[in-house]
Amino acid sequence: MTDSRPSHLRIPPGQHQVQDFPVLDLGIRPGLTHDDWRLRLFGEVAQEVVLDWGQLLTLPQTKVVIDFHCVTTWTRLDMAWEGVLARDVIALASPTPAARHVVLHSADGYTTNLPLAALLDDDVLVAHSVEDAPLSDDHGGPVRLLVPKRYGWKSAKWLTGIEFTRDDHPGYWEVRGYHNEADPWKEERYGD
Ligand SMILES: Nc1nc2c(c(=O)[nH]1)N[C@H]1C(S)=C(S)[C@@H](COP(=O)(O)O)O[C@H]1N2
Ligand SMILES: [Mo]
Repeated sequence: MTDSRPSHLRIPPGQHQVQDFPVLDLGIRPGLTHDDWRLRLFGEVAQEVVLDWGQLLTLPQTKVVIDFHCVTTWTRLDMAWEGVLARDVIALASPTPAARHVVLHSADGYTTNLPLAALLDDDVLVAHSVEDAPLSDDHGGPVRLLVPKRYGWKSAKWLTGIEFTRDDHPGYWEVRGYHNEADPWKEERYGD
């Protein structure tokens, strides 16, 4: 469902609206194809799971229309994304009661961390399409994470691993001074 609030109420403090879709990453292009992409669920789980592209497509597919906020101050409204609810993917591995945090692992060596609860939200996707087209390599295709309620750096591109942990393990940007929580409405950009 599209958000019907006027756009100025949907742009968090310090952000401005853009119409394009900038590319932000470390400059490493893993060049993964559908055939060689895998997603490994490991750590504090009842059973480790490795998912391939065909298996991802057998899970229920979901579309969300969300606003995407990048810490570098751009916000794009009403982006249509498609994929599988992260909670449906996670359920396949049955995280143990000790699992409270996750580390997202990407094929370019990037990592980012979130509370497990943040991944269970009904707008968080293991995404493969945006604006009715397959995710391009520069936007994290074939498969990336989408976490609309956090700044974009939590939305790991080229997602290849979800590690379930007891303790919080800060990721690539979090150890370099970015905020651990990354809520755009609280302007959680840097530091804690
Ligand atoms: N694997 C990986 N994921 C990543 C990054 C990265 O460098 N590597 N950059 C993050 C940052 S800082 C942002 S703002 C978003 C940008 O996504 P986009 O390039 O599709 O706009 O991806 C995030 N996910
Ligand atoms: Mo970013």
